[in-house]
Amino acid sequence: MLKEVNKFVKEFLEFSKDKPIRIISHYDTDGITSATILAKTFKRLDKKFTIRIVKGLEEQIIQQELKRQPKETLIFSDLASGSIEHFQNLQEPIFILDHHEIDKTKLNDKIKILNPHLTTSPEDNEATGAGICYLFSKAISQENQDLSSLAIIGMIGDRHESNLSKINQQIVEDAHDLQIKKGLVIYPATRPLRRSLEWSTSPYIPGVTGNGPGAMELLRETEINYDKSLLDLNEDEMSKLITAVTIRRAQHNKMEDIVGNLYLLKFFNTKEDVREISVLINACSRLGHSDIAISYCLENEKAKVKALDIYTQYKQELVSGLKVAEKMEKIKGKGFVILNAKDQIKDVIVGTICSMLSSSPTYNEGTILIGMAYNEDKIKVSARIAGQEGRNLKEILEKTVVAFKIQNPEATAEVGGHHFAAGCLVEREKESLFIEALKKELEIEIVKI
Ligand SMILES: [Mn+2]
Repeated sequence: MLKEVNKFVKEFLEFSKDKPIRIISHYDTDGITSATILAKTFKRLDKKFTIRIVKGLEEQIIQQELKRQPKETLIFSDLASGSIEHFQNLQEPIFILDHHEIDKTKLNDKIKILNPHLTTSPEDNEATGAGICYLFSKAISQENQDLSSLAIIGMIGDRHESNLSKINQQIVEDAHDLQIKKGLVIYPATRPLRRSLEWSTSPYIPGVTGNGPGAMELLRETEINYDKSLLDLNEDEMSKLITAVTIRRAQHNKMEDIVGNLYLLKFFNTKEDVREISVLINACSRLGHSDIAISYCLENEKAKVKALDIYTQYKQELVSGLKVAEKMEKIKGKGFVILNAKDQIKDVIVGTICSMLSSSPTYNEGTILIGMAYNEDKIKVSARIAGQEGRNLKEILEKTVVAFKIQNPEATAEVGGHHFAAGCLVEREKESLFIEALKKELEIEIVKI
């Protein structure tokens, strides 16, 4: 992939020589760390730049951004691969650093893009948006190797850590501050276990998650001091803890790994759990404070105080959202559940709620969870799968949208995501029609198997 990276860098630097740069990035942790890597890189080159963080790359946003040409150079990170059809009549080149699936047939020579899917060995080159931005940055200057920490945060944000590709391994090697410890994958590994066990939603621990006394009881059983953190544990204690958690999860036939690598990085000069940093960035951004998320990534002290406040608020929203989701009446079918939360859960967290529920023991491996929540005049639809195997969610949503549009030609709906997590936005007035199309599609998929 190095050859492709170098070519991209050369073209980018040449084209942006006398122009300010416009960074357009995705609003999740991977997108925020991508934008921060680019910002730091351009700052070190003494280049002028601005950043725009977006939830999704809708056509209207693309049109607005293209108007900045030819005065500015546009670079998209952690998005745009799914929007190639909107870049068909470009006057000027655009630059894309992304890792999402892409329709190769729609590429043209004005689209300059780095994407693992376009290389000869997509598996070896598998990386996150931040990983690709890091490769770009390091090819500009070896001195940018310190930005590997941000790439690691992006990697954890997009959950690429359980099976490291070659590129991800390289990034891990580049991050000198990084400490890796094998253990129970709950977070934060840096704080007292009684707390991190109680707040552990992924993995979900029956009788312990959301249950303070339950967490204490588990620790009593293992004879581990309540105030010890995961990092403090010796091998013997760690294995006792893993056994105790495994037993509590045993009655539910879930094969999800609870043991893995814990990642710790120096951030603001303190050792922090990367999973927690990642969730915090995500929380800030999803609640509408992507500026604070970026300043936090730039290790700005004032931003840290604000970010921590928002994080606390976010955790509370999640806990109440989970309660609403659990009590809510659901549309249940064979192998799928639809939670239509309407305005009872914020659209920005409905996907996270579905992810949490998908790791709870309530749902069998392979069950598809679809969450729906209002977003002004639209409905945000999020699909997740329980366990680690199952059908392609992006495909299911795409097929649903195609079927839905046949009957509602005037409807607009765009699907994003990948195999295990996908989403789309549909018009609120088409709510019941969309649910019907979705149910049909989910049922068809069952018959096929
Ligand atoms: Mn990403």
